[in-house]
Amino acid sequence: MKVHSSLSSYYLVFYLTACASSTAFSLHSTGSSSSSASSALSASTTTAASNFIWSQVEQGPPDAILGIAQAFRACDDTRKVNVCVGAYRDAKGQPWVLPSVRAAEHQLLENNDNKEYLPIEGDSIFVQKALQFAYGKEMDLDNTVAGVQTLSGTGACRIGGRFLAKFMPKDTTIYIPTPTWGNHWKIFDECGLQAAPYRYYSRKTNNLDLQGMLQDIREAPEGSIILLHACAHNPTGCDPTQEEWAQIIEVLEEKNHVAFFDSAYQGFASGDAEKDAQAFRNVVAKGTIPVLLAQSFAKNFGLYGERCGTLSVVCNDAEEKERIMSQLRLIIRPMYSSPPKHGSSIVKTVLSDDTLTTQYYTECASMAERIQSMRTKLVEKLAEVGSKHDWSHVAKQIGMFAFTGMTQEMCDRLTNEYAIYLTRDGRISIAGLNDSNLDYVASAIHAVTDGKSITEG
Ligand code: PLA
Repeated sequence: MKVHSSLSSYYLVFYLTACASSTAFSLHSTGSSSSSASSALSASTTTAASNFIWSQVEQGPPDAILGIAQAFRACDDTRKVNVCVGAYRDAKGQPWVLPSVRAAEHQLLENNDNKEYLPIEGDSIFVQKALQFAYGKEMDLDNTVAGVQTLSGTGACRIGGRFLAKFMPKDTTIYIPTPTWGNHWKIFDECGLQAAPYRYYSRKTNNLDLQGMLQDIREAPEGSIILLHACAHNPTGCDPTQEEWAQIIEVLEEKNHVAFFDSAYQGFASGDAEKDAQAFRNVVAKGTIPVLLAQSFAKNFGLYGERCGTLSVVCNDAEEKERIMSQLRLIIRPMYSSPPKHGSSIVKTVLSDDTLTTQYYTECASMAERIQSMRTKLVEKLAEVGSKHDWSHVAKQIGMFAFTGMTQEMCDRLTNEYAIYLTRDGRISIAGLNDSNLDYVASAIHAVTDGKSITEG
């Protein structure tokens, strides 16, 4: 059996990177020695100076998610399976470009769309269509929502975080669920926001810790920022029910907290984008809770590499909206000036055309259905291969991920002994499973969990 170490894979990546740069350096040096003496001298002086300056820079750790994706690419084991990054794969394990997205791209090409700069805040028609998708057709977007186009969901969190850091009182803390998408902590730290955790999920019960969540949100200082996953919570796949949301909304209102929604999976939870927006829309409908929304089209439109999303702030009136828009522009302009155009043009084209929109909704539902069916099959297969554990939490969870309850040690064994790449918190991207790798993954999970606990305490 081939033995792989996830950690040694990381180091392999860094080693290769280091080799690549030292090769570049030696080639460069050889090249300069064959040219004039003065250019050789200036090249070596430059190299020596930069070595001196950067010698203090430490090697950083690999990213908890994308670092593993990189290790997967470097692995040459033919059995390897990627269930790490939350990127949809079809039944054959291949990336899928939605046919509605392809049709929109054809339209853009036929219309001879130009490559001009977008305004700082992005394409206003895209923003309007995108916000309608999130807030619903009833919302008076023109007068009450300040929205800008962003570099996908990550960029939206970053712009929103920066806005909050600039305009909330200095000691305001953003409360983040435990666990959460790991990048949240880094993003808000970079924004200059103070962050603290709130309880969300119990590893003892493999279920929502509603009482812990309500208590932590209630005990947070009045006027704090509460980060909420709009649906398909990452990594747990565990969302509050509508009744539980009602209790959360009550506390948000009681404590005058700001609700910052991260919506990266609208449509992926239930297969119905309208249904998945319900909790968010209920908070907005209250009219008493300040709301921000970070929206991504990476997953639900399959536009991962196109970096397309929005950040919006619910305002009292059109005058307030204009003031906030001006501040969002001031944050964006020195950061990246204006957003890229292709992804937003695709989403705009799809959502501006009734036929393409209907087609899109069907395609989004088909992704959610395939994920859901793999989820059920995984649980069935685990029983079939002899697992005695209760995996019903995995069957109940929704969205892209299964939060299995496996420990870091079990995850490392899956990677090292079976070349199954997953995050070390026990999260599996269900979208990476298909009929060809299901038996293998289920048997490996059984092997590393057999006789051991998958719940804490
Ligand atoms: N918010 C949440 C909750 C996410 O899970 C992700 C992506 C994002 C925002 C950002 O997505 P975007 O910038 O691509 O729009 N999380 C992925 C990928 C799917 C990643 O880590 O970047 C994940 O595997 O968790």
